[in-house]
Amino acid sequence: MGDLLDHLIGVVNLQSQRIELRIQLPYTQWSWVLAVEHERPLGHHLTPDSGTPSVLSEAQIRQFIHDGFVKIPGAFPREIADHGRSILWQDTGCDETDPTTWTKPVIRLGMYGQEPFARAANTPVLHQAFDQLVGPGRWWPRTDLGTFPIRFPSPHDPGDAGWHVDSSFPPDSGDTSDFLNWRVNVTSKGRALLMLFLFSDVGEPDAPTRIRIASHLDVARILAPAGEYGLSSRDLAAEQTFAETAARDQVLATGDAGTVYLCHPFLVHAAQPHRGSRPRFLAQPPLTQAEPFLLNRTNGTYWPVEQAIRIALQAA
Ligand SMILES: O=C(O)CCC(=O)C(=O)O
Repeated sequence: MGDLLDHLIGVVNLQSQRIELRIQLPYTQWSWVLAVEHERPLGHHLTPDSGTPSVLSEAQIRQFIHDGFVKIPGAFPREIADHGRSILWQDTGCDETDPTTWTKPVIRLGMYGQEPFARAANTPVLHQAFDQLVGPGRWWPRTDLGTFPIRFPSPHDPGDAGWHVDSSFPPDSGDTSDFLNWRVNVTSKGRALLMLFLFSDVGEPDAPTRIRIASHLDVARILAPAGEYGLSSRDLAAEQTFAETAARDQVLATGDAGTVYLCHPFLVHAAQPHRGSRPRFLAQPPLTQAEPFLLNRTNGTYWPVEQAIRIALQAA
C-alpha cells in the first residue's frame, strides 16, 4: 500500500466511508482507481449534494461559467515552479544572469515530462477542480505540460500575439502537422479545458496572457452552426479575428509562480510583447477529455463546461 501511495495523483471520489484514489505510474498514460473502504465517516469534507470535495466555491464555479475562467493561486508549490524553470533555462540557450543573451522575444519549448512538470499538473487541488468543472472520471491526468512559450523583454514583435482559441482535434484529412488545420467544435471534442500554468511571477509588464472575459459564450455561438465537424483554426481566424469578441472586457493572467488559470476551452486569449524585465515562464496545456461533453442529456445534469455552452446557446 505504501508503495502504491507514492504514485497517488489525486482523489477521484470521496464518499462518506469510501475513498477512491487515482494511482499513476510516473510519466506514463496509465492510471488506476483504487477504492478504499474505511470505518469512520468523512462527512465534513463533502459538499452536501455532490459528494465531491470543494476546492472551488460556488462563486468561483459561477465565475467560470459566466466569465470563462477561474484563477487558482497556489495550485502547485512555488518550489516546483523554481525547479521547472531551472530545467527550462538550460534549454533556452540563454544565460539567466545575462540579459544580453536574451535575444529573441519568445522561445517555445515543450513536452517536458520531468518530475516538476508532472507534479505541477497533478496536485490534489487541481484534480479536485477538474472534477468540479469537467466531472469526475471525465478527464485524463497529464504527464507533461505541453508547450511553454517563454517570453523575454524585447522591443521586437513576437509575431504570435493574435487573438485565438486553441484548437482541439485533428482534421479527418489534410496536413495534420499544420495546426491551422486543427479544429474545434461546439461540444469541444477532445478538449476539456485550456489551462495556464504560471512558472514565474507574472506582473502586468511581464507579458501576461490577455483574456477576453466571457468570449467563450460568443465562440460557442460561432461554432454551433458548424455542428460536429466544427471549424478549423484557419476558418476561425477568417472570422475577422474574433471581431464579435473585441468589445469584451479584458483581464490579464497575472499571478505568482504556482498560479493556474483554468479556462473554458472556447475562451479567446492572446499573448503580448514583454515590457518588463524578468522573463515569463508559462505552460498552456489542454486538459483532455475521457468522456465527450454532451449538450442534451436525458437526466438534465450538466458539468460547468457544458453549462456555459448551453447558456450561450440559450438552452440552459
Ligand atoms: O504566451 C501566451 O501568453 C499565450 C500563448 C498562446 O495563447 C498560444 O501560443 O496559443
